[in-house]
Amino acid sequence: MKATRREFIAAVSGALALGAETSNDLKLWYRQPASIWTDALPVGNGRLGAMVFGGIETERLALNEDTLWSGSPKPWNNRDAKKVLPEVRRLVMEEKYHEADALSKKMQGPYNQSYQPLGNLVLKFEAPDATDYRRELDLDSAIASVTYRAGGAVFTREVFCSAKDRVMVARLTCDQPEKIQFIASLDSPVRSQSSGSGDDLRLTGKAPAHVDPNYFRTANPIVYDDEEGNGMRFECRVRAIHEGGKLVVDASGLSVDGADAATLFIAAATGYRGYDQMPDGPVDCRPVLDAVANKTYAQVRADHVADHQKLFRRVSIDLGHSSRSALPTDERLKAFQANPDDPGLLALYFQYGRYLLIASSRPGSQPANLQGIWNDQIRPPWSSNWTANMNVQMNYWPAETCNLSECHEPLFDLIEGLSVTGAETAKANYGTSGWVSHHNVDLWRQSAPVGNYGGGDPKWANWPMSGPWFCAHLWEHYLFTEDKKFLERVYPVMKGAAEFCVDWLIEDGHGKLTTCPSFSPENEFRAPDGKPAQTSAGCTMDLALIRELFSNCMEASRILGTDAEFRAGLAQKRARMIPYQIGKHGQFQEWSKDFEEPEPGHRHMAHLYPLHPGSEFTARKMPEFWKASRVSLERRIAAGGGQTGWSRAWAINFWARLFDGEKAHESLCRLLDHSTGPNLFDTHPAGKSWIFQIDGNFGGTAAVAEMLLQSHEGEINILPALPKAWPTGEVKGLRARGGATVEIGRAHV
Ligand code: FUC
Repeated sequence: MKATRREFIAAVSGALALGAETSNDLKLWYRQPASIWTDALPVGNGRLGAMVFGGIETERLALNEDTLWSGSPKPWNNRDAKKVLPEVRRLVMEEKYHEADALSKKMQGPYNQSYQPLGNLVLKFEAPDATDYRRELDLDSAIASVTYRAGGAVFTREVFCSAKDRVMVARLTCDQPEKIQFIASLDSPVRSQSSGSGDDLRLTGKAPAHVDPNYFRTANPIVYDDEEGNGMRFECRVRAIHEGGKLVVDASGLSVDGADAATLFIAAATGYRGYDQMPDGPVDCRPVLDAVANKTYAQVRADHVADHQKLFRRVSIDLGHSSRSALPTDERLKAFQANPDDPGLLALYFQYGRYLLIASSRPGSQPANLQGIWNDQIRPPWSSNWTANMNVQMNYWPAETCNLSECHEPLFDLIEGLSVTGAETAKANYGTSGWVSHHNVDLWRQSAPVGNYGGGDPKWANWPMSGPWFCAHLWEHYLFTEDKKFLERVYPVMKGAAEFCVDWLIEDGHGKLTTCPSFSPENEFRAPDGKPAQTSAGCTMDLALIRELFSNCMEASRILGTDAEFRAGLAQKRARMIPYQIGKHGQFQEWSKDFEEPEPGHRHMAHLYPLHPGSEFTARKMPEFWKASRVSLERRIAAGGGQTGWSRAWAINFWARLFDGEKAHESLCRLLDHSTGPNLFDTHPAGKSWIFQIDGNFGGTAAVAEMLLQSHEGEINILPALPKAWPTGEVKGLRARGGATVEIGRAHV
């Protein structure tokens, strides 16, 4: 692909019919309010978010602010790791895998911290019986709304989160005068007080000094008061503008009576001052509310819609007409589960992923975590952290291809922070240069293996390879944008990750280089005694990540005209690494030995990284490994793989890279009918129930893009995995590497 090619219009008339109708169906809608948190509808501006319940007698906006976390910067490195490292390596080389597992645990540090809920804004209404109820989220305007008829009047509520004005806004109107009446209050599951303060309703509190992740059962998981009095302070303020009627703000809440309309402006802030600073207070969000006070509701709304649409409208998609587009989304999803012939729902799901990224990840905000920015629990699943052995990376798979490059930026900030904390971890824990990060990252850029000094399974806690994976995102951003300034900025980060890998590679005893200890994220193999083990040497994912990172660093240093010697060193190391292998079933091998697998349908498929998200294996470049990857994938799926939403979403991406549109479509349907909640949130099994985890939404969105357009090997591949189920359609605005914007589906002369 020519580097200078800025605009590319692809014209095809074959597989997609001409002149297909553009779907206007960009709404999630319901005939009833949400009864539980996972039924509610998400709004967000990257930093501030809410789940909108849309109740008739009680409205609840479950609020979040993305820097409200437990804890503060604390030492987490473990100098003892260095002492046991040679012994772990010896045990692995002697195939004493169980002993190596036990000793690896001694390399762990403390727990990571947890993302916290901010609170709830609750509105109570005296509502007579309501009819004609409708609750919706319009992805195109990023406005959640509720309408119903009561006592002969039509009531409307709109809620959105403005990135431009940094506030959340709720507007209540009625088609008849003097009918707006409600009492608003603020509460929170986090220790806090609410009060009336001048014109504002105010909630102030302090997050716990420490919260154990919920996968550890401990006696005192939530510690509010540690010896140093640590904990993040926060404030949330609500200011009401009423049109007519009466407004009273006092200790019990904020009440509006007999108004024609009312607008609530909601601001929140914390004492967060950076990942390496102690959080500080007091926190005051009055200036944000004062700044917006000069604007009318109509102006704030118009600015918000324009700002959102600047990003959202870059891509439009039509996968074919659906007769079910008139159904409410929950009923439509149920109908899909019975019969998936509803391509419009897949298009809606795709756009919802783009909407969620815009709402949870904007320049200057924290990156989207396991739940984006939406969380109502003090101990959310897996701390609602940035799980870095796949989940947080998956969140950003759609960022470039789906034309939301700016939304990728919070991840780059996180990576830069980690390269600083991770340099200390590399030195303290392993005695290496460069920087290292492991599997769980929190607000404080925790870079060490997490596990309360021995409580974590090494297969996740000790995995030291998130740095190279993160760096792939830096490089991809460059490939899509060709922004040389950006490459200059991030090259030192990539180089630091590579320096760690150079030191981490060791001789395998046969003249080759390998990694040890090594883990294939969260999977286990059978040790010679037949029992499951975790710690070995040279897992395939390590090799893939290091090979890719070295290549990208070499290319980057060439582009920037720097570091020729370092480049040559990387080339030498890369050439000496142990090779990829094909195993006894014809599968692409996951470990450096062809171990048996205790769980052949395991949800992780880390070894297939070079197929996706990497691009080392293509049919043309590496046909044997490309084919063997297919065997691995088939075996995994046949044995029950893909049981979590994210695992299923990854499978779709693999099928797309294998150019198998039918299998990709089958898995995409499976994602919606097995791993999607009524508000189209991705789900993760939890015992007999399920929990929300956002990665599958983003992975699913990225997969649809991957089915329609790929751009490896210096060329643009149009419709590489188009299923028969999409005989007509159109997609505009997907991005290809080299800076191209692509339009598919209408012939251009
Ligand atoms: C990894 C996955 C789990 C879950 C968790 C947040 O540990 O294996 O399925 O997604 O991250």
